[in-house]
Amino acid sequence: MPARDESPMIEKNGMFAITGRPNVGKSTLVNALTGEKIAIVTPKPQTTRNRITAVRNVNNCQFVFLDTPGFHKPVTRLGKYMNEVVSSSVADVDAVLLVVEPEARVGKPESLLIEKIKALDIPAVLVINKIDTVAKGKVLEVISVYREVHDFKEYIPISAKYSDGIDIIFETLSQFAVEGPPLFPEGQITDQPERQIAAEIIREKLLIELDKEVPHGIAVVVEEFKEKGIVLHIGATIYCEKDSHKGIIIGKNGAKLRAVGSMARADLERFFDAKVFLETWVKVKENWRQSEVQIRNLGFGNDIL
Ligand SMILES: Nc1nc2c(ncn2[C@@H]2O[C@H](COP(=O)(O)OP(=O)(O)OP(=O)(O)O)[C@@H](O)[C@H]2O)c(=O)[nH]1
Ligand SMILES: [Mg+2]
Repeated sequence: MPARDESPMIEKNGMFAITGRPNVGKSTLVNALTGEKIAIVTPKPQTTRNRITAVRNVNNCQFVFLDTPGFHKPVTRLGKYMNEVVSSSVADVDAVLLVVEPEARVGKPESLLIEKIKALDIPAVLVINKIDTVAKGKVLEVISVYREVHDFKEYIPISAKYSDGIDIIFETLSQFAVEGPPLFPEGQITDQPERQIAAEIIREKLLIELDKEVPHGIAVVVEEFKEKGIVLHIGATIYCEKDSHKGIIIGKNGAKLRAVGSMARADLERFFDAKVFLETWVKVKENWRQSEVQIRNLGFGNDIL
């Protein structure tokens, strides 16, 4: 695990859930807040499936961020699980960040999240992301429509992609931190095991490379993660929902899978700072996203127990 150490004496800590509809840039924000690539990011909605903990020490305070799946109307059992992860994440934090698009309209996912925030009576901060894509005046419109539906503690316009506004988030959140020792040991930047990080990196490349319904039915399990001399051997199984999807993932003469493998390997080598030998297999698990048992077998479910 790469270490990041900038802590003198930690005397305060704060835990913050990062919530919002799919694709608003929650994971991009988590990565910008920590300065590390902890959560995968893609242009496709519903990229994040689990709660991902990210840690950053600033001065005497340890900030713990919980990246959550995009809150949406679920159509599969997996989708329902993802929403449950959101609900359980907001229940036990010092404050909630509601991340929204720079649109002057409160949509259904936002309304439902605001309802949860009110029910829990938890401090909430509105984060208006992607301000690099709109004119300045737009932000004021967004703030005014959200101000009408909830009394947010702050309204912070940012561009997570360009790390714009990140300092203001730290300044704002420090007021919600409480006195106490660090929750994570020095040097730990995430709670994800190395195998899961590797699986997520591979899934990110599959999501980027594949279209239509194929990427959403993909799960990646890393079965081998072993240092052999100076080379890190990673063996991963890519599960998909249909035989036809398997063909698409592998591609003509294996071209697609080779491309995914080489992109993933480059990122894995960067993250683990080692030479990587990557082997992948593609298998079909029909309709796994609708099966409670399969979802658990594929490693989901621990975040809401
Ligand atoms: N222009 C612009 N794009 C952004 C910004 N932040 C994120 N994005 C893009 O928005 C897309 C979604 O980003 P993610 O961070 O994966 O979004 P998410 O909210 O975690 O999505 P889910 O995990 O699916 O809920 C990606 O293509 C990002 O590059 C931003 O500040 N400006
Ligand atoms: Mg995400």
